[in-house]
Order: sequence, then C-alpha cells, then structure tokens
Amino acid sequence: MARIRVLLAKLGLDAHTIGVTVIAHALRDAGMEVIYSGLRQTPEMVASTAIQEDADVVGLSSLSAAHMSHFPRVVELLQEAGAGDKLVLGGGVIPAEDEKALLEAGLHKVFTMGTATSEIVAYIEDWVARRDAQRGT
Ligand code: B12
Repeated sequence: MARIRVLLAKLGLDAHTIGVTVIAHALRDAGMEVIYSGLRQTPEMVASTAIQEDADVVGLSSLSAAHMSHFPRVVELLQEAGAGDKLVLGGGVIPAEDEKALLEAGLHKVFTMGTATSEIVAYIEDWVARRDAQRGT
C-alpha cells in the first residue's frame, strides 16, 4: 500500500511552529510521508504545492487568527483546480464558532489545542482507507 502523503502548511504571518512540528513528527512516526511548506505561505502556494506533491491530505495550521480567510480559500483553490478530493484539515487556535463555519466552507475536520496526535493519525488513516475502498484501490 502506498504511503499516505500529507502536506502541512503555515499560512500568512503566523510564526507559531511548535504545533505543526509536533504533528509532522507524529504523522512521520505513523509511517506517513510529510511535506512541510515552511512559513509565510499564501493559499495559492499551498494549493499549488498540494497538487504538485500529489498530497492525499492538506493540513493547515493557524494560531494567529487568520484561519477564516486563508483556510476556505485553500479549499476553493483546490476545487477550482479539480483537486477537491483531498482531505483538508485545520488545526491550531480556532474558536468553536469558527470551526462550524470552516466545516461549512469545506474543511473536513478541525483539531484544536490539546488534541492527542493519535486521534489525528487515526482520523487520517480511517479517511484514506474509506476513500480507497470507494475507489476500489
Ligand atoms: C508558544 C507561543 C508563542 C511563541 C511561538 C514559538 C514557536 N516557534 O512556535 C512566540 C513567543 C514566538 C509567540 C508569538 C506570538 N504569539 Co503566541 N503563543 C504561544 C502559545 C503560548 C503556545 C502555542 C503552542 O506552541 N502550543 C503547543 C502546541 C503543541 O499546540 P498547538 O499549536 O495548539 O497545536 C496543537 C493543536 O492545535 C493541533 N494543531 C495545530 N496545528 C495543526 C495542524 C494540523 C494539520 C492538525 C491536524 C492539527 C494541528 O495539534 C497540536 C497538538 O494537539 C499560545 C497560547 C496557547 N495556549 O495556545 C500563544 C498564542 C497562540 N499566541 C498569540 C499571540 C497573539 C502571539 C503574538 C501575536 C504576540 C505578539 N503580540 O507578538 C506573536 C505572533 C507571532 C507570529 N508572527 O505569529 C495568541 C493568538 C491569539 C489568537 N489566535 O487569537 C495566543 C493564543 C496567546 C493568547 N492567548 O493570546 N507565541
């Protein structure tokens, strides 16, 4: 079975790197291929990297309150490029009322502070397994 490919990205001016680093290590330890975008990415850069890298999963991290503009834009750009079949996750400091709006905007799930990394690994593995079963691969 091919390794799950995950792009982790930090958007805009957000320089909080601890959470995304923790997630990167946890996903690598679980056997996934992790690509980290680095800081100061635009939604356009993230969508383009996700497509070029053929990522199964796009993980967006925000602790600087810019999630409401940046996260939905990444989903929109992926859909416009015909790549709307990727699992798009959000994480960081995200108020509960914003979480609902982000899910309505097309994110699959949002993981906030204190989430166990095992929960995130399990969610990704389960989503990919169900996708592959549907595709018959
Ligand atoms: C450490 C820290 C810093 C450090 C960052 C060091 C570094 N290299 O990362 C420093 C001192 C640099 C810093 C700076 C600032 N900070 Co600061 N910082 C924090 C603090 C105390 C902890 C963040 C942290 O690392 N947590 C530990 C990690 C493990 O948790 P996490 O990031 O939340 O990640 C978990 C989940 O969220 C999730 N997750 C995160 N990302 C992703 C991605 C995916 C794909 C998935 C699935 C899950 C996921 O999984 C992780 C594991 O559970 C928080 C307060 C807090 N309690 O969150 C404030 C906080 C984030 N900072 C804040 C602010 C305001 C700032 C500054 C603007 C302060 C200033 N005036 O200069 C600057 C901004 C700098 C910038 N350009 O971004 C605010 C943000 C407010 C908001 N969002 O509305 C907070 C919430 C403090 C507060 N209560 O006001 N900060």
